[in-house]
Amino acid sequence: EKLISAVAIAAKTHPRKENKSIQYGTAGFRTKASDLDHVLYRMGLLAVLRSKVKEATIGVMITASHNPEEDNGVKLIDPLGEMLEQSWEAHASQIANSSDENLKGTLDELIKTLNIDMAKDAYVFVGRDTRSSSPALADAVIEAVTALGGLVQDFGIVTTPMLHYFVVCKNTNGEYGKPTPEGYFFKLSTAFKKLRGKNTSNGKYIPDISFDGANGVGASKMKELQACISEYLNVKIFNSGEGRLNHQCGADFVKVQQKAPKGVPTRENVRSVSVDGDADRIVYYYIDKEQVFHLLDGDRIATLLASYFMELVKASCLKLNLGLVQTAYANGSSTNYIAKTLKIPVACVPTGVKHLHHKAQEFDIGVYFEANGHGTVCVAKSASEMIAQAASDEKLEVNQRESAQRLQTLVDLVNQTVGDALSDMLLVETVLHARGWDIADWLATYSDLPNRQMKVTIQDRRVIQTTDAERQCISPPGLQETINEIVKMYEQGRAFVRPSGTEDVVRVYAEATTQSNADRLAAEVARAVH
Ligand code: NG1
Ligand code: ZN
Repeated sequence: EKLISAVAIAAKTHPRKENKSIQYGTAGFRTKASDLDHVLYRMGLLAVLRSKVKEATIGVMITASHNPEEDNGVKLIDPLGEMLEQSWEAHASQIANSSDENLKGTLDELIKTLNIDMAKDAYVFVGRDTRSSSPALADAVIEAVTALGGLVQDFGIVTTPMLHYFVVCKNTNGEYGKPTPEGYFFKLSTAFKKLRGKNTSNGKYIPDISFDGANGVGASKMKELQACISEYLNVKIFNSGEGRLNHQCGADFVKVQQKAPKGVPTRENVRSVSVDGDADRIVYYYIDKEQVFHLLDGDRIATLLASYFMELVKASCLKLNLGLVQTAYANGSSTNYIAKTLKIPVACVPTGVKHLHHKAQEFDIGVYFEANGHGTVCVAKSASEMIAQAASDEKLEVNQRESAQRLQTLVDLVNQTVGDALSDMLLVETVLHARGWDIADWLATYSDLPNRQMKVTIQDRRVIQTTDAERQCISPPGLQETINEIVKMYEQGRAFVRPSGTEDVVRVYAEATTQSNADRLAAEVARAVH
């Protein structure tokens, strides 16, 4: 039987050396690359089981995103490009943590309880980021899938959102596009060019942008995309692999440090973007002529996109409900602006893309972004159909029909499966262009409250438990009361703490009316956690 030999290979070629336990968390498994070989082999086995159950292609992405080069990780992608179903996260952890001797038993048990028909075919798509540890880890996955008789397609180096896109394309028979890199670039660039029309400049909008590739996969993929849209947008690419991955550059660095990345020459008032190591996050920034740095993060992108979608929905007279989803890390000013100025319903959910994604799917058009720049727009099938119908309805007024057509093309530009830095960038560029805005106009829509994020290391971060979308602490007893007392001392103060799902730290977030107050508030709350 194939299972017996696959398990024998696991023990022999991909042994579990240590007893360190590892959990499938918010971002799959993520740790030092040197601890991952057996985990990757086993995830190859799990992907085969998942594929048999769903009778569809499953994706396996190897990346540690914005984390340092020495780290790596793995995530499974479900048939429609979503994150792995929650109940399977526990199966993943169980398989990763079972001893070499118990692996066969654990798998047999799973196959039995889930009633998996091992005679079914299995298809797995594999992709990886640019880390030096990634090729060997990809090989471990491929070896496992093959050992269990599954078929593998190895896409080599791709962004995380590209692999999500390939998976959904494959499983929907091309309805969403072609499951190839060419298909991906074609889909994005075609929609972008159509939206932009002949005039590349408009009002204060200049088609010129600096791109920080974090020395990862984003840079090379941006180059390929740039080749398709070069007559419409001039992208200058930096940090394309000459330096260390995510080191003093990339979206996470820019967001957390609130400063420009290394490796990108300063060009005053030029729109600049930073993506992360697997190009699923993006933030904008610029340096004004007084050399002051301005960040336009995920909250900004969300408000810009939501307001533009809203505008087109209204102009096409479609009855679609639109909503925006954030986490506790969203700047208080952005939440205020969405609710009071844009008058768009806004929801708050716990950290982690899957929570945002699920909530966004409750709307006809759901825009979601984490403040760190991970996000996208989900459009319900029924909504897409309504838009398509209006776009081709000859009986409608020209204005109405053209707005619906534009909305339809805008939806085509979105990678609905997951946050996608390249797609998100083209969406932002489309809205700024349509409005004739420069980046200062965008910044002027509201003012962020100064804020500070900190990490605190404690013995066991799991003693901290939260509720109310992580905005309130319920354990340890008394901590929330202490935080309340501290926050009370600060005008417009807000702070919360939560255990990280990806690092062994407790995260502290604070905002207040001045940077020094936000810094002091964060420091006081951090002391209360110790
Ligand atoms: P944790 O480590 O749980 O805070 C971080 C990000 C999340 C998400 C995940 C997955 C912050 C504050 N947290 O999670 O938003 O992106 O990594 O990559 O940015
Ligand atoms: Zn990422």
